[in-house]
Amino acid sequence: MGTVSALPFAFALDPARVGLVVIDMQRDFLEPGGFGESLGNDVHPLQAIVPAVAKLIAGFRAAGRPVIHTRECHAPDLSDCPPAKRLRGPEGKRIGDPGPMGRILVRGEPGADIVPDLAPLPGELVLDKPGKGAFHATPLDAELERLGLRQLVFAGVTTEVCVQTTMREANDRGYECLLAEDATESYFPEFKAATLAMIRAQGAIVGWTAETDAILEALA
Ligand code: TIU
Repeated sequence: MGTVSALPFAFALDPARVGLVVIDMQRDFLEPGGFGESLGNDVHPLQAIVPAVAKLIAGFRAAGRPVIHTRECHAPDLSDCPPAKRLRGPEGKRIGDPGPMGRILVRGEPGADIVPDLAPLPGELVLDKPGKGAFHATPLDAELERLGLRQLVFAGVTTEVCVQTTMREANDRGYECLLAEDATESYFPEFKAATLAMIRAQGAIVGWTAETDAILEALA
């Protein structure tokens, strides 16, 4: 076991049972012209975490531990996108509408791709998810079971939407969850801070948070 210097207290990392889940590091969230910008957000703060996410991915690969990537995107006929989701954002810039990187948040379009610096390796699990949480309507739980994972380190965007939702889903399913503080970001700095605080409140009610370097030291 390795010990990660974490909050609200040390995280006992099991190098044989831990995996990395990288949430939605897609062009649609990080680059101008995608879904994130269409919602009125400045995408640049999200681009700034790419080096930290890359470092985390490299560390897990070097340790021989699984790296799982998710992409938030929908079927071309939008049959998996309910009106409650489709009708968010300004008309003409909603999920399924045409944009500079193809149809917004649609599977197979350039905007739905993971940014080139974080491209998955052949053999790594890449899960397309129609929800904010990565367990909803995906085989993620079965895949984690198949890989023998009980502990999940999380990175990606956005902290309070898809990352937090997925951590809560994972926590309810019995996984121990650790969020890499410098490898996640929000369009709203105050939402990121609040999310980190609420995850680790009440004795790690949802999970732990730690810096990337602390996680990789314990893994090495
Ligand atoms: N991946 C993810 O977080 N999806 C979002 O829609 N996030 C927003 O913050 N909008």
